[in-house]
Amino acid sequence: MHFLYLMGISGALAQHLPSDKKATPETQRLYSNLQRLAQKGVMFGHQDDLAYGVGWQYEEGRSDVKSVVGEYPAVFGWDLGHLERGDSVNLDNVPFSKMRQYIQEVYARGGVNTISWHLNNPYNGKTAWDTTMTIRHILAGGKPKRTYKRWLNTVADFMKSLKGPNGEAVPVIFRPFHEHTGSWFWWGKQACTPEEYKQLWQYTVKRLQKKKVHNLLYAYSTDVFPTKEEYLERYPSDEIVDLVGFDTYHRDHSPAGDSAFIANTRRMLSILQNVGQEHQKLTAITETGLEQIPSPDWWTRVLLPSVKGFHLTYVLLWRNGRPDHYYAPYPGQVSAENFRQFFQDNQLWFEKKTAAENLYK
Ligand code: BMA
Repeated sequence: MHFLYLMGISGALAQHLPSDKKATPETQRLYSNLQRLAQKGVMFGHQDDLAYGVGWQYEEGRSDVKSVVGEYPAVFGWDLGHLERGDSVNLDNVPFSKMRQYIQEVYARGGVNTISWHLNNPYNGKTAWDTTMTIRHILAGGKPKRTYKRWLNTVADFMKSLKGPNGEAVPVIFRPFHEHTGSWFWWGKQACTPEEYKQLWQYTVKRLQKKKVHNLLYAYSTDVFPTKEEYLERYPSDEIVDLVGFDTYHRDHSPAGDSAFIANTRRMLSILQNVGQEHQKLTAITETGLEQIPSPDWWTRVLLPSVKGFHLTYVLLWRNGRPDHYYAPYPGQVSAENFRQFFQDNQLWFEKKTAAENLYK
């Protein structure tokens, strides 16, 4: 009855459903609210924000972003790398038990969680950065497939263990096999054909759903790309993707490099916005940043003009992992003052405005 009712109504309503037909009510609501929200503002995100920052780790309630602007980010990124090995901490040393707790806290506060997975190579046990051809061996069956299947079970168990106050599963934006248009991971461009990449995605999503994981929105996220054709070359299919995005880092910090970053990001966002409209998917910059932010006004001079005017779901800054590897400011950092100005911009949404939207209701 319910299904027929939906079928009878045109695209307008149908487009508000996530790709997983069995998505939990909270996941469905998150998806439809994120579509609405994209018209109003861009959520600010930060990887591992609650776990550690520059000079500290695992301190209850602490966040470098909050220390600078008085508010948490709206989106929190986490990574499951090494969960597949049965480790108790991820590849960046975050205990999975703490990650679960942070994810649940974020949900309770009305924020959004997204999870990437720098998983080891299931063919030879080396790291995610081992570029041995692997996907064809997984798809062929045998030991690599059994290994990968077992690893997926650990992901399924983790996703299902994320619980809200009423026992409901916490919705998560899952972003596997990212930056695949580059060639530094075993799922990268030079290690598989577009068809193999798509099949790995299909297998992954099907398997997770078979394990009764229905609290995920799926994100397809490339590295920087030259054209729309290249962006879509390895796109798995509308049936299993909910959000399209890309990762882009600002590496050349010079006057010419700054302008090039802004121009290039805007060029890619125009393509992304077009893809998002055509495929009716959410859009996001899934990773970005200028390492160590040496530029005092980077936030309002470079990042803001890069995204201004685009209807994105979020922009996520990478992790504050080490004194030489961080992407969000901390008190006293040279760009902290400017980050406070960036925070004032109406287009950027942090925790409070986001929470007020009741994304799960
Ligand atoms: C990379 C770096 C690494 C980290 C990996 C996974 O960009 O931050 O230090 O291990 O992401 O989070």
